[in-house]
Amino acid sequence: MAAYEANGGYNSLKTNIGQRTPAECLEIIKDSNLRGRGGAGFPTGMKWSFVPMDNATPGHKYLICNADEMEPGTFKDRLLMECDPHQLIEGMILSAYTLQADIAYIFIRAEYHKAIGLLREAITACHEKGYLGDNILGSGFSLEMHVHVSAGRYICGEETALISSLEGKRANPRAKPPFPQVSGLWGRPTIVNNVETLCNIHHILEFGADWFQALGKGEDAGTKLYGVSGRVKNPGCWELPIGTSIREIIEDHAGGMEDGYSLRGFLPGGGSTDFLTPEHLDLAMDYGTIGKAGSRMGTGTMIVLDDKTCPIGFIHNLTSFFARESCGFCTPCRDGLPWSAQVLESLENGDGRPEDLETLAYQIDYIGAIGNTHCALAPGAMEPVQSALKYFREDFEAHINEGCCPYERSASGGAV
Ligand code: L3W
Repeated sequence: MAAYEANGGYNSLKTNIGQRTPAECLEIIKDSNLRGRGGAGFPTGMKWSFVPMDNATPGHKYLICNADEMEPGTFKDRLLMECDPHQLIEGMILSAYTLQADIAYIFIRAEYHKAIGLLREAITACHEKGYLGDNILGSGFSLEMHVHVSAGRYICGEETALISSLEGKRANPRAKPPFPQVSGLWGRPTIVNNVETLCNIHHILEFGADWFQALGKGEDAGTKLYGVSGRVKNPGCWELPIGTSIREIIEDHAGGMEDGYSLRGFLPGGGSTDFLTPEHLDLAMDYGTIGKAGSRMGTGTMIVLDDKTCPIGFIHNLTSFFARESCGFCTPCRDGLPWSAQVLESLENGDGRPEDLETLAYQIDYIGAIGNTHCALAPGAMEPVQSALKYFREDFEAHINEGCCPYERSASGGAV
């Protein structure tokens, strides 16, 4: 707390709560063009404006921080919570004030022991300072904040599954609409936002929408935490202007490929996005540009595929993860993903047949189509598979024709 305050922490709380009206705060967030940093990029101000503010039906309103970070290759929210827990809490208090939510939850991944402890300590320190609890800083606004530790399923990162889990039910997603903004936790208006999104709120309210917009390099506003994992010299995570080029992120910040390896492709934003390839290196990492290139910026944390790693093994690993994490509610996801994983396993091992590629194409069309499944898990899971077939088709054919994994053979000097 002392270090955070010495660096200007909680200034934004003091200058906004009770000083600006919630409606004024909402206008600033809308004007800032902040987009959700959890993966979908939905405009935050627009999402918040769907929450009924007339208080016609008395009862609670909820703010939930989605800290259930489980997307493969994604570790940005952990760093935010471990390195600066008060930044998240200040952002949440001002978000709750704007929404007039009186109860807030941080729904956090169980493995994040260090962050859980730090957040709980930070909440206690906030109560001692009068930043949380009844009548915060004499403003008349009161807020309870709780840390809720997830039971450990990827699907709890989907906002309606998270809400089901928080209610003590099985973590199945719910049909939308109604969206949680209108009917969420226990049927009450609820906003669910990612950790990184909420960490921006008090900075925007302190320095203004124009300041935030000017931080971005292209069409999007603000900064973004970008990450790189895989065979690069310096894997890590960096806060950069949103719209920084992929080349700058991989070559300058991640140090480029390890010696002896070259870049084959990369998933731009976690395990549920489509591959891009070296021809896309000069694109800006923003929502629109990556979308037009045929993928999604997702969480902004890239997974790099090098030229000595089997792309089929790579996507088999991801598909197995998504198959295991299916909630089991709908048939295409529950039965389709294990089937895809099985086909990929047999292809990887050299037991594949030419018709397996047709089976995969059928699965991509059927399981990968939004609308055929209850939520976005299975369509997201099929994104790396469909783009691997597009960009690395010769690898699939080589596995079938040679009856083995060519990458294993070259690693073992010819013998498999
Ligand atoms: C009102 C509408 N609200 C959308 C709201 C909605 C939600 C937000 C985004 O998945 C993605 C997924 C993963 N009226 C609305 C509306 N909203 N339309 O906007 O909604 P949506 O459905 O586009 O996405 P989502 O279900 O939130 C997020 C991808 O991110 N991802 C995974 C990330 C995983 C983590 C993690 O591990 N914690 O972040 C990575 O790419 O595949 O496509 O609030 O209510 N008409």
